[in-house]
Amino acid sequence: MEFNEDIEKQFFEKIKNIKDLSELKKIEIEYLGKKGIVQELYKKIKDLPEEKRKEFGEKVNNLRNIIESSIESTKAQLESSLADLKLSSEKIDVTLPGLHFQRGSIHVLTKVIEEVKSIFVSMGFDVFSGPDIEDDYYNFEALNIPEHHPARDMQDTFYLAQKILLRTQTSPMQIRIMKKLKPPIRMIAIGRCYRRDALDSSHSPQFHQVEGLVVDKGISFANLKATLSEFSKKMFGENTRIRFTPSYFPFVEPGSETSISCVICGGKGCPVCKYTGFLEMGGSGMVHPNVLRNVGIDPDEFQGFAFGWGIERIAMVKYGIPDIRYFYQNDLRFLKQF
Ligand code: 2NL
Repeated sequence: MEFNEDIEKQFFEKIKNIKDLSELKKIEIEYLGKKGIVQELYKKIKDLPEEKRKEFGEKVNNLRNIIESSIESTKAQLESSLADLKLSSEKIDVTLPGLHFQRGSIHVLTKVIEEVKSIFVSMGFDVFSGPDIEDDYYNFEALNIPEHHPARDMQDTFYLAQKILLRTQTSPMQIRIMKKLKPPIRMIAIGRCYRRDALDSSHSPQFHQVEGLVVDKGISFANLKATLSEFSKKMFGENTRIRFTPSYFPFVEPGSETSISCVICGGKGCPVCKYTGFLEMGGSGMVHPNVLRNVGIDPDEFQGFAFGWGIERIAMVKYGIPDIRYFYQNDLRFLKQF
């Protein structure tokens, strides 16, 4: 009978040092398996004398119960400590600071374009955009610049095929609109333009332009002045004044270079305006009668004014940017400032 107690003692020795479920499984098989120690004991019963069988059987039953419940409880303990371990290793600290994502910003030219649009929309203008690739008719012919006109030299551009080119101004869009809609027309066209210019601090072969066009009965130069004056006050400040100096563009008559009073000195003269008191922004004038005729509008019935200003130029003056090349270099130190 002693070996029975030894078995129990041995079992408890083994199970005491158990570390994981697979070790426990091995012990379970060793003791409770079909060929395990407990089964071997049951087999012994038949070899015992009649009067001892009952007592021996009860002891084996007892041993089996003890082993079974001990394995059961050890298993439960191991499982819960494993779950604890998993929980503590996988837990998420929701109070930790989050990951920092780098945020982009709106490009300064986009910002200026949006501002220009919103000022003109507030003045009742419609906004249009059109294709960068144009044909010779819309870019030159319709604008009163025939094939061998010297003005073509100033507006040389990039050709994709004969008479297919990158537009030199946004006016082709205005030609399309004038052909399609009846006056009154009050519109701006904004977009990329291209010219065969060498890149330097104030020229770029690719730039952006805003062009305005108003066509109605009785439109005069006074309306042009009032419009650009109002726009400039909103864009550069209430004290800004406008200056027109006579100039020539084939699509306007009369035509002018158009400047604003210097944003730095207010017109007194300083290094920024090269002591002229003014900053040139682009050109403007009264729409040439030939252009109106080309789009089927009778110049005796309707008049129009138009202007073309550079977006880069507006941005440079407004934000004090000294070099046009900064806009296209994608240097984050520049871009992040706006
Ligand atoms: C420049 C000068 C100018 C216009 C653009 C225009 C458009 C039509 C008819 C008449 Cl459809 N004129 N636009 C007028 C005067 C000057 O731009 O070189 N700006 C950067």
